[in-house]
Amino acid sequence: MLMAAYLNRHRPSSHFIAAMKTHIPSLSACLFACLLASLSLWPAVAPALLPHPSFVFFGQVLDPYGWPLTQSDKADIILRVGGRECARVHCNERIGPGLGYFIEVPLDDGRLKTYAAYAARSGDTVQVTVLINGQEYPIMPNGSLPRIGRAGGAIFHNLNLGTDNDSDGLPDEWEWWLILNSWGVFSAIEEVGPEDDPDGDGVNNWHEFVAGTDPSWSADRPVIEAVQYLPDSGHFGIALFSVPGKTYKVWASADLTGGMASWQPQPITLDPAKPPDRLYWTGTGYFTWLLVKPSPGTTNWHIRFTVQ
Ligand SMILES: [Ca+2]
Ligand SMILES: [Ca+2]
Ligand SMILES: [Ca+2]
Repeated sequence: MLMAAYLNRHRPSSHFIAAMKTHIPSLSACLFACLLASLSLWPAVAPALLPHPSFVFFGQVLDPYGWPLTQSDKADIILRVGGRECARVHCNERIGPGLGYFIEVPLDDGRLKTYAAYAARSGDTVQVTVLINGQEYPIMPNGSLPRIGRAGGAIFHNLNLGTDNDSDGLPDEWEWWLILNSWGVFSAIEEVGPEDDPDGDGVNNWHEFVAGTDPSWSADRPVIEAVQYLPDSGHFGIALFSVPGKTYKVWASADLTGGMASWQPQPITLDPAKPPDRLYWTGTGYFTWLLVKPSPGTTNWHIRFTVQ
């Protein structure tokens, strides 16, 4: 259609061609030959290649010991499809609680060539590396993210640096740290499993890794250390030893018979003089009281917290 429009705009009128035939017959043949030549030289018109809404990956960036990277680590997250770099962002914990990166992958409509060298498509497999001090590190388990979903979609996915040669989901570096602190009990990563609880504190290795607690020390575990009700403010406090950089969330349920659906996230405050105002709290490494507030008239309240 574009080519037809071009010819309509540039083709001499039939009246003009007839006049030329009358006076210079050989010239009309020459003009026709030129038009044929221009037709053969005109590039084939491809279907329009349109950008689509991008696809987003977001989550935390964790080192091999489960500690979230921050801005001060000066880390870049690089996404590639088929070796082509599609997107790159700085690791930045300030974009939101429990987050360290938010990266948009440009997508096109999937016809013929991509509209740009950095464009990807739904269904593509994305390789990801983390660039720190000029060196690129792969993420577990195989350096790939989940496949790109539909345009405009998003996936929460933490990026865990490290290697996992025994394919148990725990970074081998973390397992070796536990082995070195086991006083000879363990000597190989194959002896350390995610379901094991070598310090006997009731929290298995996988949950200790996620919480950032010590898997070789029973006193260190994610647990509510104390509870207290503040009648003057109506706050209810839970105390815990927090881990720096980890994200905590408090949940409450009035009726445990409702299953997991009965647990509702609770706004938190640290100041008894202020109402709860945030759903997430980032650990500082200190013993801390998290204050929440039940609705008036609540007579039965169960509390728990989650950490990531
Ligand atoms: Ca492992
Ligand atoms: Ca344990
Ligand atoms: Ca422990």
